[in-house]
Amino acid sequence: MTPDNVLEPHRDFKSGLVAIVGAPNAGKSTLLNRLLGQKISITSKKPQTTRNRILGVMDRPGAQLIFLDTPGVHRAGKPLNVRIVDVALSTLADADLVLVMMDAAAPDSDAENYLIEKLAARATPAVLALNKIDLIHKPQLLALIERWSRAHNFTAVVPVSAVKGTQLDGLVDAMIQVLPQGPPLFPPGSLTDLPERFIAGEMIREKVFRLTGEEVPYAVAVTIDAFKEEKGGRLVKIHATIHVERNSQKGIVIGKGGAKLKQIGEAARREIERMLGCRVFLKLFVRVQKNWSRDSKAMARFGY
Ligand SMILES: Nc1nc2c(ncn2[C@@H]2O[C@H](COP(=O)(O)OP(=O)(O)O)[C@@H](O)[C@H]2O)c(=O)[nH]1
Ligand SMILES: [Mg+2]
Repeated sequence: MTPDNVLEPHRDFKSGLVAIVGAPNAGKSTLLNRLLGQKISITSKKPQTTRNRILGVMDRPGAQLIFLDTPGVHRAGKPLNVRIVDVALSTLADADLVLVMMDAAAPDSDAENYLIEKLAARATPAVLALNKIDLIHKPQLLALIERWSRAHNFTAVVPVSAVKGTQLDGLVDAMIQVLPQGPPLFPPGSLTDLPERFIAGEMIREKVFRLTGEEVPYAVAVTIDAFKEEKGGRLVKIHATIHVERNSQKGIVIGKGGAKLKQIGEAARREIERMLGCRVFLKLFVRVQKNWSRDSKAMARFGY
């Protein structure tokens, strides 16, 4: 063995942490799910769907990419949002590579400039993905590529569509190029470090996001109170509570004669069944916890 080999025992393999950051709604979680071929991070049309840092592992020949999906970066006011933005920015410190995602169809200049400011302060390499190219025309795209290539020293700028799957291989190759040499950090096929019960709670929260109107989603947290396997693993029984901040929100989540809650429960159950690969019995409760999103103790209890 040459001294070289002793110093670099993994010259044939690359691995590292990739922080996916960007404005709310850029398509970060959609991209992660698409790359993994499985849903681990919830998505919706509404900003601030993702609240925690979500870890996803992708294996490629000769490389392992560990993605950290983050909440959207924006200048935050409310306590819950400040906490959420902190989560996103703190992942920059751990990352070997930053994947910046922008919505090419609806640029959010304020958030993007803020993010570039934060990036400029670090030496971490960054790749830019200009997402949603299925929605825009080429001249618009070229202008964006020009603008952002000048604003920051990106290692690569790759136009993609996370929903259609366009150019994702090119994006992954560009990221692997930049990753350091090193052994896989997770056993191959790990997918995520998140417990199934956490993802189940997120799936319920996603249905509330998607099935209720403007104000309710931001006031919602979900806890899993029981998660029990039965019938030798052929059935999982789940009890979950949807926490809201006000009585009026409780009324909206429950709906007329319980119709909305039923709809949320059925949609969530189907998705949890797909994830677990077995039948699921899901019982939902709705509880008012006054102003929890302004109360750091309550936020911590809900996992934020
Ligand atoms: N047309 C189109 N929509 C997309 C694309 N990627 C994501 N979206 C949509 O954009 C919205 C926000 O996506 P999400 O992944 O939750 O964004 P995040 O907040 O950055 O995690 C969702 O409604 C997605 O379906 C894309 O490539 N094309
Ligand atoms: Mg997200």
